[in-house]
Amino acid sequence: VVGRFPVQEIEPVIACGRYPAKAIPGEALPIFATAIREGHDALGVSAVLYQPDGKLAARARMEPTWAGSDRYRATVTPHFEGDWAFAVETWDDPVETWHHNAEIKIPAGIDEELMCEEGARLFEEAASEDRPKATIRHLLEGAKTLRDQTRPAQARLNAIADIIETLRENPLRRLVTTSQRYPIRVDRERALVGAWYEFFPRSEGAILKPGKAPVSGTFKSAAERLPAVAAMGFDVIYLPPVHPIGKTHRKGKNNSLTPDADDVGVPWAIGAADGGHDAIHPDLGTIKDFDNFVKTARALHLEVALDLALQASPDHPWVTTHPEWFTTRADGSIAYAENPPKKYQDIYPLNFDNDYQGLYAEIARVVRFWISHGVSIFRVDNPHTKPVYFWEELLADIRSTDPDVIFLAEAFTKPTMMHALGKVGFHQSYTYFTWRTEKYELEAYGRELAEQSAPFFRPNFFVNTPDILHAFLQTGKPAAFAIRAILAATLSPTWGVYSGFELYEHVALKPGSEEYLDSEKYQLRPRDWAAAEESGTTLIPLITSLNAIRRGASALQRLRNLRLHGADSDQVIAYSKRADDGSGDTVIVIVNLNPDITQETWVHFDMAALDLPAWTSFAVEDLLSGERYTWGEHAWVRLDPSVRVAHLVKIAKGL
Ligand code: Z3D
Repeated sequence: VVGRFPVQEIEPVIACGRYPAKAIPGEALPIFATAIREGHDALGVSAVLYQPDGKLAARARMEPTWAGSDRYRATVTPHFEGDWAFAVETWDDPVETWHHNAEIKIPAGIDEELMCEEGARLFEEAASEDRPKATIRHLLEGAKTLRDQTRPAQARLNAIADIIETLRENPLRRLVTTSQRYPIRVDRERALVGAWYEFFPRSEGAILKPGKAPVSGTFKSAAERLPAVAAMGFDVIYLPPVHPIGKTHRKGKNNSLTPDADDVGVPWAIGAADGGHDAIHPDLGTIKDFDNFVKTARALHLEVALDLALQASPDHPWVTTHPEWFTTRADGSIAYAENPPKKYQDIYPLNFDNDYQGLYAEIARVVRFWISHGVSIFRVDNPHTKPVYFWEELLADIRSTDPDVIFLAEAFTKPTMMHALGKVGFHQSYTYFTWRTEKYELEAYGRELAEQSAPFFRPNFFVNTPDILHAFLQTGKPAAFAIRAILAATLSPTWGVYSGFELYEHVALKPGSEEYLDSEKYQLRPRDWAAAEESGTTLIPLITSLNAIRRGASALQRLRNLRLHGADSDQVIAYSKRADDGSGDTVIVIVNLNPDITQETWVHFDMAALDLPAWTSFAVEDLLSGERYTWGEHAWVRLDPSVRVAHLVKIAKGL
C-alpha cells in the first residue's frame, strides 16, 4: 500500500533497484522524487544516505525543483568506496504549517493568542527531541517569547523568525514515511576521472629499414616512452593486446588479406603456437619484461590498462583444446568474426552457449592472471558481441575479490546495449563523442550524459582511436586537434588520446574512411619523438596544460555538473562546471568549433548555474593563457583559431 504521504518516481533507480547507481567518493549524487500529500498542510521530503554497514550517513532536505513543484531534489555525497544505499522520506512538517498559518492569521488579528500558544507547544515538542543544547535553550526561549502577553502577537512572531530557520534545517517531523532503500555503488575515483593514453608497445623502439624485416619494439623499449607519457599528465597507459598473434589468415598492411611474409599481423588476432590470452608476444619480451613495464609505469603514477579481446586467431590453443567454445559449421569450418560492416577475417568469435561454465572459468582465470601481474584496468574489446549476463557474472565475480579493478566497455553500438553494459557492471564506456562535432550535437549529447545516463554510464571521451580518425581531424589542422582535445578534456571527467594525435597524424586510408593510412593495427609505426619535440609544433604543450588544469580544477573531475550556456554563434559552444566539494570553484569553457573561421559572438550566461546574482560582473582567469577578463551576464568573445580556439577560464574568487 501507499505510505502516509505518497512518494513516486524516485531517481536514480536502475531496473527497479536491481542494479546500483554509480558514484565515486566525494561525488554529489542528485536524488529526485515526486511527493504529494492531501490537504493543505506542509509536506517535508528528505533524501537519506546509508553507509555500506547500513548506518545512516546523512539526511538532506529535498527542495522543490521549482516553486510549487511536486518534484523534489537534493544531493547526497558518499565519502568512501563500497555499496551504499539511499531512501526518500516524506513527512508532516507541523512547524512550517503553523508558521504559514500564523503569518496570515496574526496580521489579520485572528486567533492571536491561540496561534502563539500552539507555536509555543511545537517549540517545546522540538526541544524535547535530541538536539544540541544551545538549540534546546533557544527553542524554550522562543516558546516563552510566544507566550509573552506583554508584547503584541506580531512582535512575538517576528522575534522567532530565526528559530523557524533552524527548524527548517533540522525539522520537527511527524508521520514519517520511508521508501525502500535503493543501491549506490561507490567505486574508486579512477572509475570516473582519468586521462588515458593508448600506444602500441611494439611501435616504440621498432626499427624499420628498407629491404629488411621490421624489428619490433619491446616492453623494454616501450617503457622508455613512459616518462614522456607521464609528463603529459596522463593517469592510464592503455595497451592493445600484447599476446602472440596468429599466422593463419593474418592481415597485412592496410587491412590487406594478402599479407607479405614479414607483416606483423594485428594484435587483436590473439593466439598462436606461442600461446593465447595469458601469454606475451615473444617479440615484446617475457612476462618478466611485462612486470618491469608495469613497475616502471607505477613508479610514474601510471596505471596499466590491458585489452581484453575475447576472440581467437585460428592458431589459438583454444581452437584445438576446446573446439566447443566455437561455432562449427556443417562443413567443419568456423566462420570468422564480424561487427558489421567490419569484417575480422583473422579471428574466430567465441560461442558462450555450448560450454558456458568451462569458457567462463577460463576467462576468469585469464583476467585474474593479468590482475596478478599488476593490471588494474581492462579495456574490453567489443563487449556487445558477448552475452550481457556473462559480463554481469564476470564483473561481479572479479569485484568480489578485486574491487579496485575497473572495466571500460568498447561498445560502439546502439545506446540500449551500451547502457545495459553500464548497468550490469561496466565502470565506464567509450562514447559517440568522436562523431559529435556540431554545437547542437555536442550540447544534446553532453546533456544526455550528464543528466540522463549518468547514474549508470560513465563516459570516456577518446579524441581518436586506432579505428577512428574522424573527418574533422583529416585536414590535419592544429586548431581542429586543439578543439577536440579541449572539448574531450573538459566535457568528460575521463578522456583519452591515442598516440600520434599529438603529432597531428591525420592521413586517412582513403576518402570517406575513418581508418588511418598505414594503420598501426597492421604494421609497426615507430615515431620520432625527439624530432617532433625539436620542431616545436606538436600538441604536447596543450595536452600537458589540459591535464594539469584538470588536476587543479575539481569541477572538471565531475560529469553531473555540466551546465550549458547560450552563445549567439552556432559555431561557439559554452558550458560550465561547478565543483561539488563545497569550494564553489567554477570553470567556464567557450570553444570555437570552427577551426578555420574567427568567431565573434555574445555569450549569455545562466547566472544561476554559476551561482552568481544576475547583472553582476565577475572576474575570470584564463587557465590556458593566464589572461584575466571581466565578464557579465552577457559577454563578448572573439576566438581566432590562429591565436586560440577556446577560453578555458575559472571564476576568480573574492569579487
Ligand atoms: C579493433 C579490432 C582489429 C582490426 C581488424 C582485425 C581485428 C582482429 C576489433 C576486433 C575490435 C575493436 C578494436 N573495435 O581494432 O579490429 O581493425 O581489421 O580483423 O585482428 O583487429 O578485435 O579496437
